[in-house]
Amino acid sequence: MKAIAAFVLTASVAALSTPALAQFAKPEDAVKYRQSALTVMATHFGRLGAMANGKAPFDAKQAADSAAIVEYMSKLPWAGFVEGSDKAGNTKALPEVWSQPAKFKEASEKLMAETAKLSTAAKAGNLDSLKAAFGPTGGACKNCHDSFKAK
Ligand code: ASC
Repeated sequence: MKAIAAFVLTASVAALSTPALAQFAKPEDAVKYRQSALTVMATHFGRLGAMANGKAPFDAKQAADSAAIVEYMSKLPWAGFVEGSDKAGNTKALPEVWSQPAKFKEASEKLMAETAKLSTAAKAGNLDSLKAAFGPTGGACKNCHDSFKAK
C-alpha cells in the first residue's frame, strides 16, 4: 500500500513538473485547447448577456448553470499559452502574452476573480444580481483582449 502511494505521488509530481509543451503533442494543439475553452466560455457568457440585457427571458437555473461553466472555463485557457505557440494555428495571441507574463497573469487572475463573483451572483437567482456582475466580468474579458489579443 505504501509502495502504491509512493508511486502515485512520484507520478503526480512528475506530471506537474513536466514542461508545459509536453502536455500538448504540438503547439497547434495548445492553441486549439485554449481557443476551445475560450469559445465555451464566450458561448455561455453570451447567454448570460442576453438575459442581462433583456434579449432573452431570465431563467434562474440556466443563468446559474451558464455562470458556473463560465467560472470553470476561465481557469483553463492559461495552460494553453505555452512557449512556442505564439505563431501556431490561427492564434490571435499577441507577443505580449509571452513578453509581459506578469501582466498577462494578472489579467487572467482578474478574469477568474470576476467570473467567480458572476457565478455567486447568478446563484442568487435574481436578474438584478446577474446584471450587476455581468458588466465587470465583460470588463475583465476586454481588459485582457485590449493588451493581449490582436483585433
Ligand atoms: C463576450 C465575448 C468576449 C467578451 C468581450 C467583452 O461575450 O465573446 O470576448 O464578451 O467582448 O468585452
